[in-house]
Amino acid sequence: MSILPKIRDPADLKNLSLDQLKSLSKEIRQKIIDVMAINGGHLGSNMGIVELSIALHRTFHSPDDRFIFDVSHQTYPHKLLTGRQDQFPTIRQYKGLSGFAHPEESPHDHFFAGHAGTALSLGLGVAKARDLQESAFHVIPIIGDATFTCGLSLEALNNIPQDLKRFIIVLNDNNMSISNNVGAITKILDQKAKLCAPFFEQYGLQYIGPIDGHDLPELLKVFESLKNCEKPTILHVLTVKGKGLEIAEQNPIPWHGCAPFDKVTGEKVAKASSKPKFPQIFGKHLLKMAEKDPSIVTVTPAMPHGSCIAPLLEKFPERSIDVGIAEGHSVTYCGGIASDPNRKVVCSIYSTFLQRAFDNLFQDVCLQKLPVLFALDRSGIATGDGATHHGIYDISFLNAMPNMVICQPRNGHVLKELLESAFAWKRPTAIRYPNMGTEEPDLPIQKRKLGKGEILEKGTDVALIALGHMCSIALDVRALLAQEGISATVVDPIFVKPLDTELLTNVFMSHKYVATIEEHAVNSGLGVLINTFCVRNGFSDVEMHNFGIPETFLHQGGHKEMLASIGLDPESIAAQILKDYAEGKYDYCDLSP
Ligand SMILES: Cc1ncc(C[n+]2csc(CCOP(=O)(O)OP(=O)(O)O)c2C)c(N)n1
Repeated sequence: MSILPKIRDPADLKNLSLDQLKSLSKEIRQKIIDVMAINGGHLGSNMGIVELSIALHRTFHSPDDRFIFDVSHQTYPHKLLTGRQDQFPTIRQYKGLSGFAHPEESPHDHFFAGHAGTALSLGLGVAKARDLQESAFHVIPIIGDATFTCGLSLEALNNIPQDLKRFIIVLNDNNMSISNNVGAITKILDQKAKLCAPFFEQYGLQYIGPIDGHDLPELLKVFESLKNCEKPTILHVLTVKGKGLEIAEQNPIPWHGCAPFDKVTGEKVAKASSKPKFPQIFGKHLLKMAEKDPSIVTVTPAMPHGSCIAPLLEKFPERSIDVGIAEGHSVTYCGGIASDPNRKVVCSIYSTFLQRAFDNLFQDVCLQKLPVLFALDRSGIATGDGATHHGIYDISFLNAMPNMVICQPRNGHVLKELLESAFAWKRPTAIRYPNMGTEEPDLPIQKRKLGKGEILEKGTDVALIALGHMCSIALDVRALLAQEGISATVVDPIFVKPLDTELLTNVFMSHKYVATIEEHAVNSGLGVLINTFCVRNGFSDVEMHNFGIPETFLHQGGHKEMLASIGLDPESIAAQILKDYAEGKYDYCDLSP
């Protein structure tokens, strides 16, 4: 008889026998495999945390006791045990369950999380609030070994009151980040109790472990003994990423986050579109550049595989560095390297994670006028990951920096041209691109001039100024408008900063209506900059519409359905422009004499 379907609440675990709990762990693993095979998701980390999740829920009383998951990509077993198993097949899908902790989904999720290193600080804050109101619940941050090395985690570790009660850090050590874990703390953790006990005791923590994170009786025994602990405690638990699915155990890197796969062979289910993705084109081209130019140094904060630069780390380890989950450090470190004029430094970083390094960017790169090249991966909607991961705010904060260059290629070829051109500009530069398939026309690579855009198609009525991959949407909009007798110009500005003012002046002189189209927060992206350009240059009578991501937190979904849900698909954009036309909004600024 299956046990999982009967678990509607963690309280349902309390009366199960050990054998039943063991069977439950098998059922949970099978459920994860079944659903990941269809939806894809964070398989490896979740397979590894099954027994831990069962033991936590069996011993403590969630949601009164607070489990605070770091990153929270490993919450699938927790979701299955907290009343969400019926929705589990919708995980990471539009309007489905989130792949991360989501307080609007369940009272058992206390914080949204997705960026690493927050669990200890949040946990300490929750414990402080608890003690101020003289409550007695347990606070239990659950942290992976890689996340534990994050600067934010270490700042919190440095700040743990030595008399903090009922505070239990669960260090879930599977000896892996997404890629191999790096750095000195990883080496301490590798030495297990020999080095870990003195290390943590210096911070005033009681260290327990390491224990086998797949040994349920042991976990239950230790958690029971930690109830009402009088000292802040760290429990070191050893787990295996992908546990229970051999191919994932053997290959933890590709199975950290997996695409849909065949359950029998483990083979990835091939997608209809086989276009190369922007990050793949970036990784391949940067490798070529680094082969020719020994002055190129590449830095990644813990994302060599996602950013497609793992081959560089393999081929040129002395000048391709993974600094771990340390975005702030990565940016300042790049500033340090770039202070040597003989080096060309590429900081390969996800847009969403660069948010962590705002001040480093300001002080240690821009203020110093250092020409670090930021390859801003995952710029745009982060599909299955959702609100914590969208790369839709970078223009807002990068634009504030004097001297910064911000650009976005519409296809793989322009990406290569921007990469080849950027160092000649001698300015801090961000090239933003999404994780999407794109065209890669086989054309000679020309150097791009700083701040020069292009007209892709000429028309007479409206102009569509579209950023990066949104140019292809603008071309579709153009075709839809043509069916209604409206002739559209399509402009690829390529540069958000500096704007191509000459091109924009021509566009505003010759069109009655201008639309900007971008996959970025609409309240602070390209469109707003162009609005400002209009006002400053006396074009305030031209009708404008800014299409972008509205001011809301978008959750997860497929790219097309997400765009449609916010009116950023070609049909919605064309419909809005037609509506504006029907209302005659463009008439009053007719430029004819
Ligand atoms: C600030 C930040 N940088 C990078 C990431 C990407 N990321 C997600 S999970 C992960 C590795 C986490 O490893 P670990 O903490 O050991 O947990 P595991 O997945 O091994 O269980 C990384 C680098 C992130 N989520 N947040």
